[in-house]
Amino acid sequence: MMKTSTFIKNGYIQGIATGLIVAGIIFLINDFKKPKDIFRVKYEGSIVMALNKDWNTLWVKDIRSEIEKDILADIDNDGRNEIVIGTSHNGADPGTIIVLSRKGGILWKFNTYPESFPYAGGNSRKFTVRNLLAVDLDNDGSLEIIATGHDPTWYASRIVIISEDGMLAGEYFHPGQLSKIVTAEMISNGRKAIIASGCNNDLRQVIKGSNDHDYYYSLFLLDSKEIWGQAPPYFGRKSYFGNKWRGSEKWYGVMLPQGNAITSLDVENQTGFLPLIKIAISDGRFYSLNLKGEIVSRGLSDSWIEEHGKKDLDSFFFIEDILK
Ligand SMILES: [Ca+2]
Ligand SMILES: [Ca+2]
Repeated sequence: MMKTSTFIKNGYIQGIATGLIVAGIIFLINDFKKPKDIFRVKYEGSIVMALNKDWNTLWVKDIRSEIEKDILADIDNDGRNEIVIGTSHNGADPGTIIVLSRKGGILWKFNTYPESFPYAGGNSRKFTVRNLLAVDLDNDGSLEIIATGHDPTWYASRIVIISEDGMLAGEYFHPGQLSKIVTAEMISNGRKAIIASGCNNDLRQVIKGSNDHDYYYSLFLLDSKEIWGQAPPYFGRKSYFGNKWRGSEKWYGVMLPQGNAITSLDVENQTGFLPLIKIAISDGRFYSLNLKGEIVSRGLSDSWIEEHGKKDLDSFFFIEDILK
């Protein structure tokens, strides 16, 4: 009886062991077959989840900072996606761009808040990342990151261009929050343009007849290879910018009358055709502009508001024409 019992017991244990080994092998085979490339990202609070194309979770990571934006892009140019995170002002790394590798390690971090702040008055000493794009700006085959950092309470914002290895390649300050950034091919010189729209809090101090309760909204263009300085009216400290005190904007447009906001900004990048900047204005107008900022077509939607200006008057003007 003892022998039989031991035999049965041993057989039972061997059975379990064999079963576990087989299950392990099946698991390893299935795991090996599971696509490892990141195809989707999910996040909640500070937790990032990387998913493959079958929606299987590849890994989960707590970056200890609230996530505001995320994109999937091949930043290190190895043919596989990394996750690029832009954080809010809450957490261990506020206003920071964090690049996570395919396996969930941190490739690099970049804080969008500058080492010193160029504007007088209040600031929160930290930013929130609002816009986040990955675009090959210099056509060398690897992606650069374009992001905007915004003060969560005060008005200033900063456009930063970050190289694939996490270094600052260009910056431009704006005295107001930037709502959207897009890029376009500049056919004439083979470079890319960065076009941004947003609110400018300082213009009412220089535009005659301004009231002090409405803001001016603006649209401007930068050459991605020549980015420096600050937007009009150039109230930032000269000691910060030096001889790059005036910004490198190719043109800077303002919506009139005061309070008229840009509600959407897009670019039509069509092969064989010149790109067009398309904007919609809160008064119901919409425009197509070329990359010189000239209006090439205009329209009026059903939501056009008569009180915001006469029907036959444009609402887009270059800043130098307004300040004449
Ligand atoms: Ca990669
Ligand atoms: Ca590049």
